[in-house]
Amino acid sequence: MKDTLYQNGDEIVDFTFDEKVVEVFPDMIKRSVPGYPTIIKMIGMLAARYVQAGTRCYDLGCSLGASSFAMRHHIEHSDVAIVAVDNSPAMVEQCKAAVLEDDAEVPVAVLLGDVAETAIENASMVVLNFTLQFLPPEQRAAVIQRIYDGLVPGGILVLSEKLRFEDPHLDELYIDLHHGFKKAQGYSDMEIAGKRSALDKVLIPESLSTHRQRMKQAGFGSVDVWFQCLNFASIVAVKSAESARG
Ligand code: GEK
Repeated sequence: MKDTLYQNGDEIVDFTFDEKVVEVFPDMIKRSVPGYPTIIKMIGMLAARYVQAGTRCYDLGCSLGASSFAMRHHIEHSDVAIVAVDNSPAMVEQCKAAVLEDDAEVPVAVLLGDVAETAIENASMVVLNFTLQFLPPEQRAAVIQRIYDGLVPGGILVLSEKLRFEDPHLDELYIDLHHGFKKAQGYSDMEIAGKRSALDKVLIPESLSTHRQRMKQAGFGSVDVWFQCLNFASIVAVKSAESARG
């Protein structure tokens, strides 16, 4: 279904992941996040490479489960389970229905919960695909640390985020180019401005250096941006194979 949520210029309220958003979500995210389909495909390829036998995968802020499905269809072991978590009841309900309709064999448990409180255990792959940006910034370091602690050696975190840039010229350039991208996807100036105001206090982007430092601080050995288009990036962070379990 096409995203027309901000087409009629209604009074703007803070953005929430309610039933109306859930209905149009696949169209909304594809037309709003440059490179989203590529990132989802690459999550499948990373799952094939990093997911280890007898472990779990986590999809934190799963929405309708796109990252879970990408992992599910590429995992090469039979004794792996995926845990998908979201705090929007409408998302969780639709994600559960989608899992039932999908034919892959890896089990997926879809849970209603807050990523800030989700226990991570025996994980070889954790995905935060455009979710951390919605958490209060003061909660983010603890989430990344809990993920690091819950990964097995050799495990991977994929963190995709909207970015802000410390250089004001670049920040303005990428914001403008992103709006150009949205216009090219069929959104009007009014829709773009409406969504921007709705997200203003809800989605708080950070700089790449903040993300990098936080991941290094948590203990990740290898951290790199594998994808960036304008102010959207996806980072891989690997827990060294030599690190002690725990
Ligand atoms: C995808 N990963 O398609 N706890 C749990 N869920 C949360 C929290 C929280 N504290 N805050 C926000 N969410 C998906 C796309 S969308 C990205 C992720 C976007 C959930 C929220 O309900 C929504 O479903 C998701 O995080 C963010 O690969 O819309 O830009």
